[in-house]
Amino acid sequence: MSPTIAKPRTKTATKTQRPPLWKVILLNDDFTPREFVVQVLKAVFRLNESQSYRVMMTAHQKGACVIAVYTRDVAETKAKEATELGKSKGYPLYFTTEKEE
Ligand code: TYC
Repeated sequence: MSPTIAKPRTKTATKTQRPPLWKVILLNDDFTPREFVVQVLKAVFRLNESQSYRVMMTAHQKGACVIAVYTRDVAETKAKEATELGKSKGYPLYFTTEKEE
């Protein structure tokens, strides 16, 4: 007689690990010209004119607006680059990042 072989009773589901995403958030201020904010959104985040305008107006009216989500590195680099563009013109324009839950 051949030995009885017990089958495993648990299944291991393998899930693909995705990297957590980080939001880049545009904050409103009272000084940066609207048109400059739109230019920065187009240049750094590759938004088109109408997307940029909508994001800028949402931040202007509500205080902040999520622009897009990226991996942490990309989000932080873009936020820094965009903030630097404002700084280079003497504007207090500010972009921050936040982990997406
Ligand atoms: N509030 C600015 C103004 O009235 C325009 C502005 C919009 C600045 C959005 C920053 O994230 C911002 N000139």
